[in-house]
Amino acid sequence: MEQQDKFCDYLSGVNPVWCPGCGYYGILGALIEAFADLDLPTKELALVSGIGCSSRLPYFVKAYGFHGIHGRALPIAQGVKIANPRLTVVAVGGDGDGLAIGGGHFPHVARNNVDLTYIMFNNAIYGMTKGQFSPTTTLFSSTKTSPFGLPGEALNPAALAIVYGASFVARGFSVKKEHLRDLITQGIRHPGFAFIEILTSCSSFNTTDMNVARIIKDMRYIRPDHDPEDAMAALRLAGDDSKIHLGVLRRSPRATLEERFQEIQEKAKRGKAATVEALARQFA
Ligand SMILES: Cc1ncc(C[n+]2csc(CCOP(=O)(O)OP(=O)(O)O)c2C)c(N)n1
Ligand code: SF4
Repeated sequence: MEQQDKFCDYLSGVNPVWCPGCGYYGILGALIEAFADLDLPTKELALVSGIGCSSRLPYFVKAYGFHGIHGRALPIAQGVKIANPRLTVVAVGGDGDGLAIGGGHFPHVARNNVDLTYIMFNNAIYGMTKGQFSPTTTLFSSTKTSPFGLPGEALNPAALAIVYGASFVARGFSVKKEHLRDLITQGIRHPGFAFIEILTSCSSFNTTDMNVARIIKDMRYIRPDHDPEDAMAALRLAGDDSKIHLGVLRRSPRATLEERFQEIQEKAKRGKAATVEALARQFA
C-alpha cells in the first residue's frame, strides 16, 4: 500500500474546522503519520480530549474518540486504559485545558506512570474562546484579558512534567513535522506515561508567544550525548531561557500503574481473605 494511503486510513473524513494557518494542521499530520509508522489498528486506538480547538482532534481521526469535558482528558484517558489495557490511549488538549482547569490531574497521572501518551498543544492562549491568556502566556503579554500586559509568570509544561515524575518527556514544534512524528512514535512506544509538549502558534489570537520565525531562530535539536535518564540535565534543557530545546528531554522507564495494580492484586490474593466479622472487630 502506498504510504500516503496508509496515512489517509487514519483520517475519519470529517474535515478540521481550524483557522487557516493554525499550527494544529501540522500536528494532525504528524500524528496520523506516527500511527501509520506504528501500524496501529484503528480499533485498538483511543483518542481522548478535553475542550478547546485542540480537543476537537478526535473527530478528525479514525479511532475510538472521547471528546470529554474541560480539563478532564487525563482522568478519562486513565479510565479508558484501565478498563481496556489492550488499547493504545492518546490524550490530547491545549495548554489551557491541561494546565488551568485540568492542572490538578497532570501530576497524578505522571507520578502514577499510567501507560498513555499525553500530547499538549501549547499555543500559549485560549484559542477557542478567542484569545484570553493561558497559564503559558508570557509575562507582560497583551491579550483579550490582559490588555495592558499580563502580570503573571508563564508555566513551563515540559519542566513541570519532569518534576511531576513523567517517565518520558519530549518537546516538539508543529512546523517540524518529521521530527514531531518521531517524538510521537517514541512516546507511544514508551511503556508508561509519555508527555509531549508541542509548540504551535494560534494564527488568530497569538502569533507572538509562539512566533514561528523566532522559534526557528532559537530552536536547537537535543544532542545525542544528552542523557535522558539524568533528571537534572533534562530540567536544565527544559528550563533554558536562552534556547528552545526540541527532542526527548527525559526517558526513565519504571513500572506502570497497571503493573503495580497487578502486583498488589497478586499480593492480596495470597493474603487472608477479609471477613465482615474481622472488619467489624476492628471497630469494636
Ligand atoms: C468548565 C468550563 N469552563 C470554561 C469553558 C470555556 N472554554 C472552552 S475552551 C477553553 C480554553 C481552551 O484553551 P486551550 O485549552 O488552550 O485550547 P485551544 O483552544 O487553544 O486549543 C475555555 C476556557 C468550558 N468550556 N468549560
Ligand atoms: S483560534 Fe487559534 S487555536 Fe483555534 S483553530 Fe484558530 S488558530 Fe487554531
